[in-house]
Amino acid sequence: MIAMRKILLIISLLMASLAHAQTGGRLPKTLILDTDIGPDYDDVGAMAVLHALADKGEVRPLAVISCNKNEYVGPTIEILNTYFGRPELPSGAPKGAADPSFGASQKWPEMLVEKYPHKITKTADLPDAVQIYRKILAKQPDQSVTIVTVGFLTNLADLLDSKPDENSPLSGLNLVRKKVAGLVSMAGKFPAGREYNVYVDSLASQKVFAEWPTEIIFSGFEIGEEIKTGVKVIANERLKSPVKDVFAMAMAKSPEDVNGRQSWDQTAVLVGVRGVQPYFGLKRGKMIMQDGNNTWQDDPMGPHAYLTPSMPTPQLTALIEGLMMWEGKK
Ligand SMILES: [Ca+2]
Repeated sequence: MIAMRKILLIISLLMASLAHAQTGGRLPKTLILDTDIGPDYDDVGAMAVLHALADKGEVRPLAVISCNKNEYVGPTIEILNTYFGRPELPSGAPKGAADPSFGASQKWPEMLVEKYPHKITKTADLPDAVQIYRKILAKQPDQSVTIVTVGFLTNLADLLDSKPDENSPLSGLNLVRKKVAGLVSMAGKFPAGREYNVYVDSLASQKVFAEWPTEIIFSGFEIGEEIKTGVKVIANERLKSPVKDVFAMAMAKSPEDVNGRQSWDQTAVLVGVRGVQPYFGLKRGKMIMQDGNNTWQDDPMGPHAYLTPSMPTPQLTALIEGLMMWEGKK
């Protein structure tokens, strides 16, 4: 009997410490999201997942930054941040003349801008993304910030190249080395292929994948491809949200998405916040790039890893789609 009580006590202590670990037991991890939100609408789902997990106390977003110069991106980010109760989140955008600029073929950002209040009228009004990165990173504890990219690597390449300034006496490379805990990137196809986020700004991708001084975890094309979300979001009658509005409009205009849109970007945010397990496995090695294509070299000591399937797809789909229906803490 006493032995049984002891076992029960140990179990309850273990469960308490697990709960403690899940909520951090300390401050939640901090995260910067870098998105091209526009050409595809899984970014909208990814922002919903980020805000849902933030409301649950699992992460503190530091910024949502654009890697896309298209003029609807700035307002779109602000509209989503505002809907989820974080209008003050810093943002930024790339400033290079040749940096990527891509809009949405289904014109859903135009719909958002028409329907929802916002102050930023165009992406060009946002400050320089590299300055925002430097300003934020300089103020954070060492090796504490997770960066998640769900678009082009444009800003991160520029960040690595950045010089000491009023924010920090460190070069971009050393600032990242000092402050960043890790990078999760929806990019590439594994073990080899050609993927949009990589080839659009292939010079930036090549630089980041070769020089980035922390671990990079890739969520490859093949991971999000299997996870189709949106049908339940748009069928949810109680839900009124810009996320639902976007999926309703974009899915209606995309016959190939009749069973839901692939959830590439949501997987990167999920892993950035909660870690790899129990959702995925990891294959460690090194990503090799050439002409916008990637291949892979297995290496147990390599600086990169790509996600492999683990949790059954229906379970993972339900989890991600549930987070996408988060209504915010109103
Ligand atoms: Ca994206």
